[in-house]
Amino acid sequence: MKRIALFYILLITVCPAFAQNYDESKVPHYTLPDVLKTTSGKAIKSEEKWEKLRRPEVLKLFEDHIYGQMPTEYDSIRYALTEDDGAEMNGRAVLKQVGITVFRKGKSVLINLVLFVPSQAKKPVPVFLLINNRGKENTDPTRAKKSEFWPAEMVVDSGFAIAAFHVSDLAPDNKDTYATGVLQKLYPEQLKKDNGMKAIGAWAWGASRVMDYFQTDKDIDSKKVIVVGHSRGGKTSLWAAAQDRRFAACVTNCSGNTGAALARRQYGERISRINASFPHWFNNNYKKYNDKENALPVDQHMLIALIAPRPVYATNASKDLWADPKGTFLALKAAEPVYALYGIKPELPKDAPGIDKPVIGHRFGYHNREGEHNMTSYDWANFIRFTKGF
Ligand code: GTR
Repeated sequence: MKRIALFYILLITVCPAFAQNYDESKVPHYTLPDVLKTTSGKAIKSEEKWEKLRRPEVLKLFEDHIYGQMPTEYDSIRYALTEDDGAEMNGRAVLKQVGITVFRKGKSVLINLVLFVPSQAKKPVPVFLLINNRGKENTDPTRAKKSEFWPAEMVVDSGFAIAAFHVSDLAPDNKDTYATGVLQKLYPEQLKKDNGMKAIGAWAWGASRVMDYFQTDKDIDSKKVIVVGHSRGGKTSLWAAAQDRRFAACVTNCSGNTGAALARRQYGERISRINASFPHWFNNNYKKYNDKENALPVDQHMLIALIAPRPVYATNASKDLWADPKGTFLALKAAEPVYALYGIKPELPKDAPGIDKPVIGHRFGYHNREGEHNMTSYDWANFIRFTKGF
């Protein structure tokens, strides 16, 4: 037993990548990259200049250094729809299951979408789309199994449609097999590039193909699609919303490192650790920033800024220090100057709110739920409040 303890002490001493900091007093002094200054030093003072000069530059920086390129062209897309009478929810909603097949150069990928649409709806409804990174039973179309992770009944009763697809349809969440989906089948050239997309890029790409489908579904208001993800899925929902401006809003739940939390705080999970545990999530270039957070030309507030002026809701859980709750709040706060260019006044308080004290504005939502790393009906109830006036 003692030997094991000694081993860990040694490991922490000799291998800084394993020594994650949870002590606020040890957060290093850092300066965030100025989201409103171009790489060549030009100050950005208007929405127009942000849109024209700085936004494309920031998007490219995230592409090149972190998430990889996002191919948008394919040859064709086909939707195979089965619809039923809604017995799964006693008639409260109609179940649509859609096989979305995307073709490129003779090969294809199939995304299975589960979608419940409230049957009482008189006009096209807004929809929450979950990028599901957990078990498929969480989004059980038969409703034999119900899960707080995707509380379909609650969402439908609030007047929204709810949808989900599973990340494994795009790229298995595994360092040895992640390339066997979209990457090898549709975009093999991406595998050869240091800024090529990997698993998180492939999942985000999948969300955009579901968006393609929503634009054809008369029951759905495709101008009101809220992309939702938890943890690795929450990193993906941010990237999807940053890339694809058709998403009207983004929910990023407990997304932590390389999600909504600032990297430069070096609190909880760090880049070196995430790259070691999940080398298949981010592009090759990102590995250069192991233990070198300050060398990155971006930080995560800039990813949130790419979503401006659309609404973003970020969450944390009080026991999930790994995902750095304070660093998440600060990232949202540091994105506000970009929202201000669109005439949106700052909505967030100066300091992070207490546990279970949601801050719900028009463009920003934030809460730190009591409890563990998870997505629960408490979280969903707040997402619904946030998007209710949509
Ligand atoms: C952890 C990882 C986090 C987060 C989490 C999850 O192991 O370190 O960044 O993504 O998994 O997805 O649940």
